[in-house]
Amino acid sequence: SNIIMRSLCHDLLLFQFALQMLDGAEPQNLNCPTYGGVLGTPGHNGLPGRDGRDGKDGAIGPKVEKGESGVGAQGPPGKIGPPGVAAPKGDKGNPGTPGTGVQSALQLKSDVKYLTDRLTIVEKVLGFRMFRKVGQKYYVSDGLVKNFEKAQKFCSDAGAKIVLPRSEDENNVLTSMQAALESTYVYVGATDRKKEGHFVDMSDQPLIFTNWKEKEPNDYNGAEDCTAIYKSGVWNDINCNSDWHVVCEL
Ligand code: FUC
Ligand code: CA
Ligand code: CA
Repeated sequence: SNIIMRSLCHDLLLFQFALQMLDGAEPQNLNCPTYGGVLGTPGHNGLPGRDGRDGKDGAIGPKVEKGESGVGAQGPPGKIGPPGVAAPKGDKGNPGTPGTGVQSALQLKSDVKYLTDRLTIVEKVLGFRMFRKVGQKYYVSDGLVKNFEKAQKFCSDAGAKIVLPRSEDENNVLTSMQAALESTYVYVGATDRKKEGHFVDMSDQPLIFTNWKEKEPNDYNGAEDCTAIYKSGVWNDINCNSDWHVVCEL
């Protein structure tokens, strides 16, 4: 309908112009709406829109500016990238909202027991000159030397046990303490006093980890029923009456 309106207007204008000529009057500047060009379309998915086309000159009116270029819309998202390296484990979450009644009272009681038990251990640890944490255990020492019997008593008097590594990790931590103590041997809680050649822990339980030096235990001179760890971390059966450094575990 715009096109029809425009062409009607041009006809009318031509007619008016002819009348003015006949009248001998000054021709007036009369305008019809002009074709204003087509505005560029917006682009899709990152492609620029098409340029607008130039407008045609109006019959009399001024030339209209070229339509603006369309602006491309944002392109589609890129492909999913390769998986990243796993993030380190986060901190423990906040405690949940407290429950109600008997269940939460029991939970609270068991939490308090766990914490007081741990605190009791930590306070014992603080009584020693030297300590190391390994897993849930603490290895402690005052840097004293004693025979095996007295070493055992020293530890139990402190509410602890004579040290016995149960894993390579624990063995490594004990070895590092030994370096700090600058000691040749540290006693460990394993003996074959009950049955020669059959080493057990202080509760007569089989050993779940051992680190015997090559050709040990050898019951040298038929008089070696206790165990000690060398600076290198390997174990040797030795005489129980010699004085060596004492390390306890908590
Ligand atoms: C090796 C060890 C003994 C002792 C002796 C001097 O035979 O097995 O325990 O240390 O050397
Ligand atoms: Ca022996
Ligand atoms: Ca030996």
